[in-house]
Amino acid sequence: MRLDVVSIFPQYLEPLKLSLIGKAAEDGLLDLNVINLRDFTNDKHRKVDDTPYGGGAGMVMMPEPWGQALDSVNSDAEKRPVLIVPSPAGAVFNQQMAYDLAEEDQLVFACGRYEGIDERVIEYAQENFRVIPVSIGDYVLNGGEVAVMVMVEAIARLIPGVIGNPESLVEESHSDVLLEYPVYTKPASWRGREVPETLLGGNHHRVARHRRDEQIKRTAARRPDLIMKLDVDALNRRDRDA
Ligand code: 6GU
Repeated sequence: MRLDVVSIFPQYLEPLKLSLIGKAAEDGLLDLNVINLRDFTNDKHRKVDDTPYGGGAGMVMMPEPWGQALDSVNSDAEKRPVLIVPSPAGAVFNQQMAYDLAEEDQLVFACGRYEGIDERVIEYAQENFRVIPVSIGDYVLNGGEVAVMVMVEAIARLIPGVIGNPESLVEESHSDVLLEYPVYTKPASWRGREVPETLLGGNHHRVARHRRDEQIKRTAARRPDLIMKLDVDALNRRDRDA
């Protein structure tokens, strides 16, 4: 998968070169490019923002550097690659979006700063990209860079080969609607706290049932909104198969 991230703070994206994502780039599974928006300015101050028409606080990102930057990263205008525009005004990112985006050949991320990007850039971009404004939650960040790191990590780990053990993708929180069960390791007794007895015995059916009970308790306590979405038939089927 090709990933292009356009930002005025390319150093912000450096952590993407570490860990699993960096390894995937080294292994050729990911082609990660971080592009400095200022490379597409033509003045000596490398200016990317200006005051808003109509007045108001803050600055707006100018259209021309964005137009040139987006033209330069489009690998195939015919196919209209996905252009993700991080914004608190976007649709909220979730695991299903991560699965869908992990299937794409190219993802472009346009990191805005200040009060946002001139709206005509978004309109123009629709001609050559499938534009998706995306938020990572209901709070405000200073810019899209940190949100892009969140999204790239969630998406890249779903690409075959990026994660060593694909089994670990199956049981995670949010791949079904229940949160993950609590986990324990040695020692069986630690500072007066015991590992649940069921997990110490070797009865796989009892272990599976115990973990499922813990998932339901935890989900009800922490995310009652998810309980409403439970597919009871699917859970029963999985319990029978366990
Ligand atoms: Cl994607 N960008 C910004 N600037 N703020 C956010 C966000 C994104 N998601 C939540 N808050």
